[in-house]
Amino acid sequence: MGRILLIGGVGAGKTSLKQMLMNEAVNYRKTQMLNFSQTFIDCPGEYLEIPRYYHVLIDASHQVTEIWALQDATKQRTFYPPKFSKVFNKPVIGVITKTDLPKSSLEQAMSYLTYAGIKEPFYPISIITGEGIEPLRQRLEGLNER
Ligand SMILES: Nc1nc2c(ncn2[C@@H]2O[C@H](COP(=O)(O)OP(=O)(O)OP(=O)(O)O)[C@@H](O)[C@H]2O)c(=O)[nH]1
Ligand SMILES: [Mg+2]
Repeated sequence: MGRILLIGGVGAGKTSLKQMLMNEAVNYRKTQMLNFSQTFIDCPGEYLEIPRYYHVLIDASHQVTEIWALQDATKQRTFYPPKFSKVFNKPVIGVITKTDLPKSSLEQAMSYLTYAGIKEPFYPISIITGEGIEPLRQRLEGLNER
């Protein structure tokens, strides 16, 4: 059974993506603590934004098959330090969220993920239009078949 660690800044869309892929109702509630399910480990965005919590992400990564690093396409800043993905001893894939919003920039988000040491292909998604959800669903199923 594959399991995924979701990382990204506050409000990046980690919980929404998880709810969508688990076929749960997507409703907003700030994540307050590490949340374990069979398929996902979801965490508060603060664990990426505040460096003294990095160790929590690194510990959690030992319990997953791969890490999905989210970048909000509407954000003019990144919380990923250079080459951050290299601290994990697991594959890290880049997911670009909120592509439906007018002020989103795919290029900007791609450059932030690249800066974090993550390789293409990236996965652009919108939980509003459903764009990009299917490829991630397939990726998840692929992990579960391993
Ligand atoms: N327009 C749009 N809004 C989105 C999308 N994904 C998430 N949101 C909204 O962004 C807000 C934050 O989403 P969450 O999924 O709670 O973000 P999170 O990364 O879990 O945030 P924390 O738990 O605080 O770390 C919510 O109001 C979501 O509805 C998207 O693809 N498009
Ligand atoms: Mg959350």
